[in-house]
Amino acid sequence: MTTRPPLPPGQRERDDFPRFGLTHFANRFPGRADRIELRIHGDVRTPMTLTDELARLPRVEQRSDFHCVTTWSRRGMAWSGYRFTDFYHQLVLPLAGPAADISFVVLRAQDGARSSLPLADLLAHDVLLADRLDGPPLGGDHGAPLRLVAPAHYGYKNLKHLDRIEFLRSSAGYRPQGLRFMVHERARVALEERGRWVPGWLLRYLYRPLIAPTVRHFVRASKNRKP
Ligand SMILES: Nc1nc2c(c(=O)[nH]1)N[C@H]1C(S)=C(S)[C@@H](COP(=O)(O)O)O[C@H]1N2
Ligand SMILES: [Mo]
Repeated sequence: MTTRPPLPPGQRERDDFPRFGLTHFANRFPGRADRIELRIHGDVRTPMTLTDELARLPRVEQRSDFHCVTTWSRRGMAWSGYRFTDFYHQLVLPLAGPAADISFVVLRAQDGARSSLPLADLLAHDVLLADRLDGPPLGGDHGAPLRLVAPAHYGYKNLKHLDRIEFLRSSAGYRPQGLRFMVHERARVALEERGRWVPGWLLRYLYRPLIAPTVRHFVRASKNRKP
């Protein structure tokens, strides 16, 4: 018998991987899903757009669990891509020349979504820029052409359809997306940092009833997608 570690606090396993997010984004799809174009900017010497350069990095495969803040989790996702730490040290540092005291990173996506994390969290060993899921390239539902995978952080930090990364000295000018109480600076799953001001365990009960209608909303949006 295999025993798996228990899920993090308040999480429940799902056996599918639904397209998910703020319903606001359900009808937005990436304009450019088949080609990576990643803008690097912020407090850097040379802002630039990376395309084929990513392929120079070592490819890694990773199995990790995925945890949405609304309490659903999917175990054992098989991602493939590049480690964020390799990306930062082998491409961003030499090519873009970020300031020595970068501490904060803003990620933006083709559908208008954005998120942020401290640079230190992104440099963790299990954070990937992923371009494949379960073998084939990411589809339009799950983040094509490139998404962040940060298993220790809730789903809303795992930005899909990534197209811009801003490296900053400070978080002072950044405005989080959506309602402020729903966004935690770090959103670590193990510490149940679901949001700010309201304790994580309380947000479980607020979010759980939203899962089923949100999944339906996203399924409908994908079906009605104009070709
Ligand atoms: N660009 C973008 N990234 C996003 C979202 C989104 O709507 N747009 N939703 C977030 C949320 S809340 C979750 S739980 C995961 C869901 O990933 P999936 O749609 O691949 O299942 O993506 C995250 N990243
Ligand atoms: Mo989520």
